[in-house]
Amino acid sequence: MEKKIIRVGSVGLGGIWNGVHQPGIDRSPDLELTAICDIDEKKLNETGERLGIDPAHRFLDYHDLINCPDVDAVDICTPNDVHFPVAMAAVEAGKPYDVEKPVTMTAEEADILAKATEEKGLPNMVCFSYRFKAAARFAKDLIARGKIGQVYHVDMQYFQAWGLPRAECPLVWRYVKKHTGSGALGDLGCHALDLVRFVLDKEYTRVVGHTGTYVNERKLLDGSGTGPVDVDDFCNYMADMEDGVSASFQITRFAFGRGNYQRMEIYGSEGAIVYSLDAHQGVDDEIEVCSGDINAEAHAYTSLHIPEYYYSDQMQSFADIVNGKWDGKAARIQDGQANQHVVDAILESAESGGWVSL
Ligand code: SOE
Repeated sequence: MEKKIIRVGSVGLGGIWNGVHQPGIDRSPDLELTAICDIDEKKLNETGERLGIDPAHRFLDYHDLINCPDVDAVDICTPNDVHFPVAMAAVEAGKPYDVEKPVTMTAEEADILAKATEEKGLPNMVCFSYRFKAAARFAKDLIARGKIGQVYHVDMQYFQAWGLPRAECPLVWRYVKKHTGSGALGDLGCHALDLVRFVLDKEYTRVVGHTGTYVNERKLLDGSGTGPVDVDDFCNYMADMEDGVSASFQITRFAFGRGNYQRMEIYGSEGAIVYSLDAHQGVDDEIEVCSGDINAEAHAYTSLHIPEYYYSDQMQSFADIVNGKWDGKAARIQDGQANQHVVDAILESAESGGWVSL
């Protein structure tokens, strides 16, 4: 079969695009970067020069990129408030898209985007990146094969440190509600929610959450003073899931010494699994398992070698989805939509102080 090269137009040339999307597009034999868009003209031109994108394919307005005949698929890496309009414009133009998380600012927007995408039958992907971690895929498979029996508990931590006062991070968009929606919750907590749902293959039924902010003012980017932080620095929540699973989460940007640390402990009737990320220097994702009578008695958790089979790549998965070869694992808009409903419910619960049903 002839291999189809997908010509990609990327919108939003910030950290996540430079660190993850662009290298991923570059790695994939099925993707070719043909157009770029950013509201920052200097960044746009510097990026275009660096990557050899000719000036006619550098756009300040995302509508122009989407309507460009040399763009087959749209790659959306903007701040959160722009995900929805760009994705909707891609759908209206009948172009497949991938979009960063959280998919939208509200569940209402996510519902509209999911419906419009479904109506057009467009290939799409939501960038819940940790679904591509081999340890997470291995854990998911072990649970699906019944290796730890009935799951009772899952406990997930997602910790970073860049909010701490000593890091002196200015008022970037991730601290401004009108651009980000929520803080640590929408940025890190949405990954945690998705990863637990993915690994366990169960839906959330109700949540209760608590959010807080430690640093209420940060330096403005232009150096003209300070501005208010109006989103959460940390967020802790509990959730009930289908089939009696009781889940708890701790999410913060104030965890000293942490980079991009995640830990998910899953306890079942016949065994337990611990997934971790960035727990040891120079090591990415890891999995430990305790199963069988001898290990249970000895409280022995064994680190497992992860078979090659579980390795995958985010941008290659997008190429595969556009080429009609979804692996059944990468997140799609319905996953982003479900995620956004839980994020909104946690925010509602943090306001009201009570449980919110889904
Ligand atoms: C924030 O620091 C961030 O870059 C998130 O926005 C990403 O989604 C996460 O994967 C890594 O951390």
